[in-house]
Amino acid sequence: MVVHPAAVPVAGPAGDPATAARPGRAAPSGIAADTHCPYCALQCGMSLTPVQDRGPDGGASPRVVVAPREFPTNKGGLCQKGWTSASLLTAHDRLTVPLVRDRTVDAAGAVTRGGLRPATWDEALGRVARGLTEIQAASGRDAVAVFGGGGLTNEKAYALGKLARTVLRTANIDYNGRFCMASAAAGANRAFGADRGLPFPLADLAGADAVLLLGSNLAETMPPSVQHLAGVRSRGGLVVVDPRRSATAALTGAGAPGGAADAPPQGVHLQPVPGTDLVVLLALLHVVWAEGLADEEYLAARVSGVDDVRRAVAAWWPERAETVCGIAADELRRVARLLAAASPVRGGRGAYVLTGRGVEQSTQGTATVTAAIDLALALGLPGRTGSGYGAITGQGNGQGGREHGQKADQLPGYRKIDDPAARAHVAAVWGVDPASLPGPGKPAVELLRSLGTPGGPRALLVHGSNVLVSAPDATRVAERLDALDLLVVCDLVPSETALRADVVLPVTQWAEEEGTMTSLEGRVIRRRQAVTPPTGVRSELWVFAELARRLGSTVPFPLDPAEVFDELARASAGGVADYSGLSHARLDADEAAGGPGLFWPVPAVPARLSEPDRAVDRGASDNPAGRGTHPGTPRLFLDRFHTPDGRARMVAVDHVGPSDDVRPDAPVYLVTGRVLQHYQSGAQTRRVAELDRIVPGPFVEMHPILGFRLGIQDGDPVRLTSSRGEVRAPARWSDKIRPDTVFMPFHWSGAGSVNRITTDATDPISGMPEFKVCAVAVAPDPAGDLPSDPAPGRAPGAASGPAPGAAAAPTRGRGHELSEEVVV
Ligand SMILES: Nc1nc2c(c(=O)[nH]1)N[C@H]1C(S)=C(S)[C@@H](COP(=O)(O)OP(=O)(O)OC[C@H]3O[C@@H](n4cnc5c(=O)[nH]c(N)nc54)[C@H](O)[C@@H]3O)O[C@H]1N2
Ligand SMILES: Nc1nc2c(c(=O)[nH]1)N[C@H]1C(S)=C(S)[C@@H](COP(=O)(O)OP(=O)(O)OC[C@H]3O[C@@H](n4cnc5c(=O)[nH]c(N)nc54)[C@H](O)[C@@H]3O)O[C@H]1N2
Ligand code: SF4
Ligand SMILES: [Mo]
Repeated sequence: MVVHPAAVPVAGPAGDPATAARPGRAAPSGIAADTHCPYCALQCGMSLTPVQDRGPDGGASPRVVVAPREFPTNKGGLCQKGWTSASLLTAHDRLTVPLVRDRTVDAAGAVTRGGLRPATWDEALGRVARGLTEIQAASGRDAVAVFGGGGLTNEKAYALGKLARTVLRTANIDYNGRFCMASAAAGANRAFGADRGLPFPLADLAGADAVLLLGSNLAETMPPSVQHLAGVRSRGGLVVVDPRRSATAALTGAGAPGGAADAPPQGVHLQPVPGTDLVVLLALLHVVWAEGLADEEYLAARVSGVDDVRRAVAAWWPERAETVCGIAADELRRVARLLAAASPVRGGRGAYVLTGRGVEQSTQGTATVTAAIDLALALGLPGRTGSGYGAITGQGNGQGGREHGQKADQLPGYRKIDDPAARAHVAAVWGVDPASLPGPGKPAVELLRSLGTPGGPRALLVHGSNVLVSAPDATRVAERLDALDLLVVCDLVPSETALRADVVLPVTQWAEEEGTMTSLEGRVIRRRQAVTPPTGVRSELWVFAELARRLGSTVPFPLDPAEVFDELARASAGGVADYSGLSHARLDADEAAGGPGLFWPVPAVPARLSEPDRAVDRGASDNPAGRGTHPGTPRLFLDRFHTPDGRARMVAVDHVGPSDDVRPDAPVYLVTGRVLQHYQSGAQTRRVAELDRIVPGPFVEMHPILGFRLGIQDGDPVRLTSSRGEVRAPARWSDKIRPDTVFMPFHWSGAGSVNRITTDATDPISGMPEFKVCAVAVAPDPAGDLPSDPAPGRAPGAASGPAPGAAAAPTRGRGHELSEEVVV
């Protein structure tokens, strides 16, 4: 593997502005660059300062110093991942040259794959362009598929979608946001006519009397955000729903960090049976109506579909709900009253209902989000300052990544790809015939399942995802990747997926590039370059332009991120996520004037007072950019929702349960999620020594009661078996989890890679997979020795077989909706 000792500062290749040295505050010469963390959607503000340490021998070794920076989401805080993020710049195995794998075909037609070997950019891109051309000539345009990521900047996500639609002209593009936000988006789009994770600034939470957090462990997944819960905790109003007493659930109790043992509770922790949140919500709705706690005036004025929902929840009285979700009926009543008391109609300061992956990554994720929104609407919360519903978006650019065209069914500006007006607008910006744009493609899980199947894609380009570790039923994903004729992965490091590729292209990362990100609140912010990338590394924008050129396209692909942003802004004009009033220059000027980014929509034309939010009207006087420019839209829906009639839509939903439910041969629930120190597939954080030291590998969190029953002590090797396969990891005893449930984080590859046993069943509306809940058998590991991760990559010619014990195809998602509408 190519070893790059230090990533700073070396000159970038000529002709690639994204990798060339930049002047001003973002220069590699030791001037701090004000930017944001590379990881999650909180996008904590940080400053990066490149410094040269002098060694005892007088030699200089470059290093980047991270300092937290005041920004509204993190209020000057950073988590451990943020503090240690500069290590990513000097990862020992940073990719710095393209890698190519040779294939030979013998007389009988059998294909043998060699190992990955270094190649020039010319050879690598030539191989990609030739392969794509041949595959499309033989099997059609859709035979090339693209898989993007929610960590890409807005500019890269936009250019990737444009490449797919104008150069490759394939319908088959989707991205890992499908694993992350699709159910929340489907629910919000259906109810409100628009999806912006939080339709209000995060800091608004501080003033509320109650916050209901469903399936979010933000104390570990966005630690600095806990500061915004101080107010609600001091008023006893934090309600956390999680089958584990997570770090976030612990914030509700007297034992919360920093709280005295006899301190009053700061809220309530509900610990339901995994996969039953929908029942919890239906029961809360039942109580709200049964006890006359709904905001009837608001419902009459702003909401449709109310009677259907009222009728449907009549069947979920708390005692019935208790038999399904395991939460005492009186506890459900207490929480419903607590939320109602906080609502504006009852004179409270305000209440929020927020969802996280714990409830969204489910075959009834869209239904559960819908019930959460129904509850918020019944209490009169959405579209009111100080109250509301929101989904806590996860990836660094999980919000912007879904707005600008890498989602299977969308064009830039959050436009529908099957809307003729949207196609015409975007095609005009791109200079192509609208009829040449493909239609909607397959959602991520379906796309991965179809790779290399008859009629399915034969080539895949991956930008910003490590699907071999993070996609559900990962053993099947490995088989599908191996069935491709061409797998191309752009990455910074040799991720597990990159090591399986035919061509690996080394690209710039975070502190080596300019661009924009959109935070979980819809705030558009600047990512700034602090260091020059290692020699040999190119920007993804350059890769897109080169591919377009080599594929004979005349569609322009600018290399300068500011120029790409200007084009994105034009393409988004008039769309739901309208960025047309923004530019890098405006964002820089706004920040210089003390403004911390602008919330979309920010249209270029300010004076359209018929616009839903009338933000112009309200905000123009204190708009730092002055009159005549749109000040952005911190709070959506204040006057009307984005539906055709301006009313929010309640939709009746019902509970079915997980697709892979417990049964005699798999009697324990497996839930999956995250630990503070690792990020996603771990491709980045496993390479940060400080983080790896603290949590070096996977574990199975289980209650001692379950351990005793099964003869498993703390630290013992454990085997989990599902109908997809098995994983092995040490037990970690904890009384914080239900005794009928085990928990595993998904940050590792190898024998302890939990996605080898998760189900790829998906939500029928959103296509989001059911990562959170499946059924497993738990047993002591008879071998007794825990295998360490095998070296990633594959031996020449080796194909990965199914995991031992793999059985029939997983169960598929079933219908849960009382409405037939499909919003994908
Ligand atoms: N440290 C760290 N931070 C991250 C990330 C990371 O990988 N590591 N990733 C970022 C991304 S992309 C995302 S999407 C977010 C995710 O952020 P979160 O949604 O907060 O994270 P998870 O740990 O996936 O899931 C949250 C909780 O859901 C619970 N859960 C499991 N099953 C159920 C259930 O049936 N019902 C309920 N109510 N809860 C359940 C789990 O016990 C877990 O505590 O984090 C972001 N921040
Ligand atoms: N069991 C289970 N599985 C899950 C989840 C769960 O809760 N449980 N959560 C799911 C969720 S919410 C998510 S978001 C996914 C995330 O999982 P992945 O999609 O695998 O996300 P990352 O690990 O962030 O992978 C990003 C890859 O892109 C690289 N990269 C970073 N920046 C760039 C860039 O600018 N360009 C390019 N080309 N590459 C870059 C990184 O080095 C890394 O290899 O995992 C999902 N998988
Ligand atoms: S909370 Fe998220 S954005 Fe903030 S420092 Fe941690 S990983 Fe980075
Ligand atoms: Mo995510």
